[in-house]
Amino acid sequence: PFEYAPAPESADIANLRPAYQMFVDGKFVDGAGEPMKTVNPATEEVLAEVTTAAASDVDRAVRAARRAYDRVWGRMPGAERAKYLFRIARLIQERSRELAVLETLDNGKPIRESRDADLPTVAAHFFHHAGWADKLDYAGYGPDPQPLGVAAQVIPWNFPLLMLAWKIAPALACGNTVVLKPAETTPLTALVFAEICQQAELPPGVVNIVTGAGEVGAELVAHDGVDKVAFTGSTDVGKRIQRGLAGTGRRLSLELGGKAANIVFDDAPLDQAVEGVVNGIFFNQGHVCCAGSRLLVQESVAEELVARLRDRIGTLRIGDPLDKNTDVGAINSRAQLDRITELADSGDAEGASRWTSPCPVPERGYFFAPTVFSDVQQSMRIAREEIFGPVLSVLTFRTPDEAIAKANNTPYGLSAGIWTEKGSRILWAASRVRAGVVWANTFNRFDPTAPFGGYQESGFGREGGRAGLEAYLNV
Ligand code: TXE
Repeated sequence: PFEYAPAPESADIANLRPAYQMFVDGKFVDGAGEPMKTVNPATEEVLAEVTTAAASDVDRAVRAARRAYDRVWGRMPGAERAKYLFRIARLIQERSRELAVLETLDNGKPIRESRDADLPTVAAHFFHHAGWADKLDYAGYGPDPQPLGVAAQVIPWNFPLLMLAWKIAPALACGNTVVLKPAETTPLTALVFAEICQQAELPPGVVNIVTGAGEVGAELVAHDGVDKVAFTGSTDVGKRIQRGLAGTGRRLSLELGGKAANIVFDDAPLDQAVEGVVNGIFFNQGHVCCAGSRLLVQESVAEELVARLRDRIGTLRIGDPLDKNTDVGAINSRAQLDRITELADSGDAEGASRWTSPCPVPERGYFFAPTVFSDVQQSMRIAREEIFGPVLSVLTFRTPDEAIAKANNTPYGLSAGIWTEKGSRILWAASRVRAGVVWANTFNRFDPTAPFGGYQESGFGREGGRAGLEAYLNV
């Protein structure tokens, strides 16, 4: 089943340059930090050198954002802001092939996903929020809801450009200015986005992109000139940021980890459920905060479902992310590969049964074959901790009440999936699962009109939909 004609997208489309600068006050500049290198995780080759910010650069960026807020953006009529956002959205569409290839090179995700999922959703997010900019009076908060001011935004590496869109589009639509730090392993598309801001003639300082590792993020979120902090990343860092902001009165929204239950009842359409479970955990190599990493399946159909799952997973192609046939690309970094390996090994040690896809895995690059653990107990680490990789843990249940109890047996609460033919059961389960997003007979669907965000240790605040505006407005 693994013989096929490779169809690689040309890496040249990414217009890769040897060095990238950061974007402050409308200009590309070098930071005073040590330059860093960004690596193609599929080949382990250096893609480019990227400048990094020192504290003085972060300060400069926050001041630029403040000036732009006070003098221009915070006073601009919504209809004017909308024009810039529409322009940015169209430029993203025009440059989407370049951005998709660059994202795949820097992140390791299959080109099919960056081309067909990430980029269209990024553009859709800007279009959606462009539409809000002159309609905030109608958002239900009364006339003239005000922006917060300067937003500090720190994002992760799993959906680099999409997380940027989720942060920047609503902030700008509501009249805020931003300083955003992309993840250190995936800075490139954010810097091309900065070019797009220039192309769109966005006033200087409205969007600033500072680059570097966690210390730069820490510097940014702690800066006195910031009114609002928005963070997507690990639960540990999110909690640290929350502690740091305690007592400052500054606004915060957090989108953190997850351990979603994908619940398959015995009346579910199994073929459809198999596709949904596979997409739920192997989309983007499982580097997804809302990944369906715990399959909860009703006992009477468990054996059949797991057998069908293995057959289907066995057909997934693992390899060159630029190949349009590839289903599962590279793990984003050596560190993440080590984390996944360590957690999967704990599954063996704690007595779960491991099954690994027979698909050959490239020797070079960071790859991890799709893996399914059966005989999983709720107490095991693979059932409790976020693996953030292509590893599925299978648990079973006998009654619907037991399914809900197991689904909710987690400190997280970002998402869940329900598979059943019964509409009444969908509504029953959705109202009992404690998660910000519940999908029924589908999974990993994202739309800018739908609020996304967590309960409990998955964080608070919403991105998308009307609820997402509240994160950037004084209502
Ligand atoms: O995350 P970090 P890492 C989870 C996932 C993964 C684990 C570790 O389980 O295995 O976290 O990933 C910046 N102040 N998620 O180490 O460190 C950092 O530079 C301010 C789930 O990559 O949280 C990067 O830009 N910022 C998650 C961003 O935070 C800091 C997505 C995320 O990195 C900082 C990513 C600090 N003290 C990981 N330290 C999701 N919710 O989707 C680091 N950063």
